[in-house]
Amino acid sequence: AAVPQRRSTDDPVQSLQQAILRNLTSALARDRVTAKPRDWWIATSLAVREQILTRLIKTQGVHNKENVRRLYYLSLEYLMGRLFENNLYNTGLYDEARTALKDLGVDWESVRESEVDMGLGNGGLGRLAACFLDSLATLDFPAIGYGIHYEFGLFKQEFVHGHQVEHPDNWMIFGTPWEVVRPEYTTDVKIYGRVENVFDNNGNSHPRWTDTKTILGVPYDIPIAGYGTATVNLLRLWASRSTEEFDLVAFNSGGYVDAVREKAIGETVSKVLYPNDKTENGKELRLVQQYFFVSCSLRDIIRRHFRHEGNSWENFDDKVAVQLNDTHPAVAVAELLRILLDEHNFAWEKAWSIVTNTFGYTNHTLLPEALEKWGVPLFTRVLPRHTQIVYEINRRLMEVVEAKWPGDNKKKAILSLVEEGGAKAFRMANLAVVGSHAVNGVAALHTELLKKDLFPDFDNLYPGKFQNKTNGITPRRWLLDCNPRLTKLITEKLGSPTIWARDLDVLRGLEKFADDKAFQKEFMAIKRANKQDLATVIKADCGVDVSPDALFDVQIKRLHEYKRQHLNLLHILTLYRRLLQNPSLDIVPRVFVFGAKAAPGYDLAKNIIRAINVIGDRINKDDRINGKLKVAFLPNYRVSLAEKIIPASDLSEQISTAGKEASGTGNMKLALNGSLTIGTLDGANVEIGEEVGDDNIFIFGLKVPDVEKLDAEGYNPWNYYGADDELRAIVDWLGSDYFTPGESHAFGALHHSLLDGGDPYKVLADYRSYVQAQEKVDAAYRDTSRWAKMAILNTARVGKFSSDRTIREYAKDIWSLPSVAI
Ligand code: DL6
Repeated sequence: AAVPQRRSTDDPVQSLQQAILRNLTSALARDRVTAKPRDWWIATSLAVREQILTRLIKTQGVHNKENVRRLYYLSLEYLMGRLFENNLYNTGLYDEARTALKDLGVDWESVRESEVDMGLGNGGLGRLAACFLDSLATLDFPAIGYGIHYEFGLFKQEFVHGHQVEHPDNWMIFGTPWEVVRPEYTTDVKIYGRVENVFDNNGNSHPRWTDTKTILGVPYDIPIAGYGTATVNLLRLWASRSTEEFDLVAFNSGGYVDAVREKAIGETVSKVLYPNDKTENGKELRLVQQYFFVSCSLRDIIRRHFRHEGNSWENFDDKVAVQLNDTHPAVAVAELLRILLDEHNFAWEKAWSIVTNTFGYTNHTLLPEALEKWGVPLFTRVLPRHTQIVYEINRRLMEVVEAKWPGDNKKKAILSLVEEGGAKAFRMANLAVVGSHAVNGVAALHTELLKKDLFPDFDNLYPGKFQNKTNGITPRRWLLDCNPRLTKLITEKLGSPTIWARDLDVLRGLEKFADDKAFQKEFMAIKRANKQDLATVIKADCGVDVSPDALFDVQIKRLHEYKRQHLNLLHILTLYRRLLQNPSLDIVPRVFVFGAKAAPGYDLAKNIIRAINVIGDRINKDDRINGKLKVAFLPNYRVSLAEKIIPASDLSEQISTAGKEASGTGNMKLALNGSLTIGTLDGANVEIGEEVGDDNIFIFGLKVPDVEKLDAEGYNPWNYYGADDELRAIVDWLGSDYFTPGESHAFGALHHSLLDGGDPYKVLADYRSYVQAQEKVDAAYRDTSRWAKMAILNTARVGKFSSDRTIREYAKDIWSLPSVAI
C-alpha cells in the first residue's frame, strides 16, 4: 500500500481519508493490508454517508420546523442502480474521494465495480422513479419516496446455449452501506379477517374490520442527495416482518419448525420483486405487497402530519400530496378513505374530498394486459373492508354517471370500478382515476391516446383532470456520471456542470459548434473511446471481438413483442443474407448490441432472445462476411451496464409499434449522449424528433392512424410476406433449421407469431420501411462530418428531456409544491 500524502488537518481529502480508514476498521474489521476492493467501497460509502446523513438531518429539520408541504411518491419499484459515484457527484465529493483512495493506493475502478446494483425495479417505470428522486432533491422539493425493501431484486440473467436462465438477485448479501434501518418507525399492517357490524349508543350500525392478521413494516431509509444543493431527501423502503415471533403452543409441543414457519410467512411479503413487466397475473402475494407498502406509507405520512398538526386532519391536503406511480399503489385510495371513515369517523363527503385532493395518478401504459384488475373474491379475502369501500365509491360514481348520461347503461359498464360479465374484478385504473384530482400520461402522444382511447368517458366526465407530463431523465446520472469524457468537453465549452447539469437547456450552446470540424473531431473521438471501452466489456461478457470503428447499433430495453427486438433481428438477417449473396457488398460494418431481460414466464420473449443469440453466434463466427456484422447480446442488462452502453452508442433503436410505447426514457438517454434515433412515431420519439429536427433522426413506419386503419381493415401479415421477396426469404430462413442444425422449429414460437399468429405488433408491415431507414443510416454514417453534426445536435437539443423539467411541471400543475432552500 502506498504511503498517504501528508495533508493539513482541515484538508477535506484528509478528513475523508480518515473517515474511510475509521470505517474500514470499525464497520468491517479490516485494515489497509487485508481490505479488498469491496471493503474499500463500503468504507468509502460509509464515510461519504456520514456527510450525507448530516445534510439529511439538516434538511429534515428545516422541513419539520417549517412544516412544509411534501410530496410522497408511492412506487412499487425503484431501479436505483449503483449509488456510489452518483452520491459522490451529487455531494461534490467526487474529486476528494478519488484523491483520498488514490493516496491510499487503492484502484478506483475496482472499488466502483464492487458495488452491486440496487435493482428494485423492472424497467422504465422503476428507473423513472429513481430519476424523479434525483430531480426532486436537486430542485429542493420536500419529498419522500415510499416503496418495498425487496430482499431479492430483479433476477440476474445468464445465457446458456442462447437461452435465458434466471438467478436470484441477492443484492444485499454483502450489506448496503447507503441505508439506515429505522425500527422506531415500525408500522402495523392489518390484513385478511372479516367485517362485522357493531352498533353505537344511538343504535346506528358501523362496520368493524376484525379477526385480522398483522404484518409489521420496518422502514429502511436511503438518503437521496440533490446535485449542487444541500437538500437530502429520503427513500423509505418497507421490509415485512412477522408479529408471531414464535407460536408458543407449536413451539412447546416440539413444533419448532412450524413455529418459525409462521414467522417466515410474514417475511415473505417483501421477499421478492415480481419480475413481470406489463402483465399482471392476479397473484395474492402481489396484492398483499401492494397493500402492505401502501398501508405502511399512509400510516407514516399520517404520523408525520399529526406530529405537526396535533392530531388534526384540518390541513392534511394542504401539507400532503401523494403521487401514485401507476396503479400498483391504487389501493391507497380505499385505504385512506377507510382510515378517515372507520378510524376517524369522517362523513363520506369530507373524507372523499380529502382523498381526491391528496392523490394524483400517473398512467404508464395503454396495453390492456397491463391494466391491473383484481378478482373480487381474492380482493375480498385479503381486504374485506376495502371491498365494501370500493363498492360504495362505485355506487356513488354510478349516480354521477346516471346524472350525466341518464339511462346509459353502456357508459356505466365502461366507467364502473367493477368489471362484470365474466368473473367480477375491480379495475384499479378506474379507481385511481376516480380517486385522484389529476391523471397524467407520460408523453404527449400517450396522453392524447389516454384521453381518446383508454379513458374518453372519464375525460368527458372530469374535464381538465387529464394532463400530460412528458418523462425525463436525470442528466446527472445519464451524462455527468456515465460519460466523463463528454462531460469534460461540454464543460470546456459551456462552463461548469453545476450550471448545465442543473439546466440542461444550456446544452443548446453546443449548436454553434455543430459545423466546427475540430469540435466534430473531438466529439467523435470521445465516442470512439467510449466504444473502445464497451468493446472491452463485450469481449469480457460475450467473448466477441468488435471494432470501435464499426457503427454501434444499440437496442437496450425490456424484451417485449411491442418493442420489436424481432424487427431488429429481421434487419440483421437481411444484411447477413445480402452479404452471403455478395461478400464484397459495401456496407458500413455494424455491431448490433442488445441488452434485455424477458419476464421468466414470457415464452415468446425468451424465444426471441434465443434467436438473437443463436443467429448472432453464427454471424460472429462466419468468416465469409469479414467481420462486417457482429452481434453482442450482453447478459444481465441493468442500470450499471446501461451506463457503459449508452455513451458508446451510435444508433438508438426505438422501434415499437406506433401507439404502444407510452414514452420511453432510454430514447432520451441515448440521444443526450449523441446517439441518433431510428424510430417510429411513438411515445416520446415524437417529441425527440420535434426537438432535434427531422434531419437528425431516422423516422420510419406506420403512424398511429395507420395502425388503427390496418386493424380496422383486418391486418394480414401474409400479404406483406407474399409481396416482398426478401422479407419472405428472411422469414422462411428464420423458420428453418438453418441456424440450429438438427433442431427443427427452434424459433417456432417467433416464426408462428409473425405469420399464423397474426403478427400482433405489425413487424412485417413495418419491415420494408425499417430496412430503407437503415439504408439511410448507412449512408449518413459514411459521411463522418454529417454524422458528427447530427450527433452533436442531438446532445445539444434534448434539454427538454431533463427530469428536472418534468418534476417542475408536476410540482406546479399537480402537486402545488413549493421548493424549500436548505
Ligand atoms: O413512464 C415510464 C415508462 C415509459 O417510459 C415506458 O414507455 C412504459 O412502457 C413504462 N411502463 C411501464 C408500465 N408497466 N407496468 N405496469 O413500465 O413506463
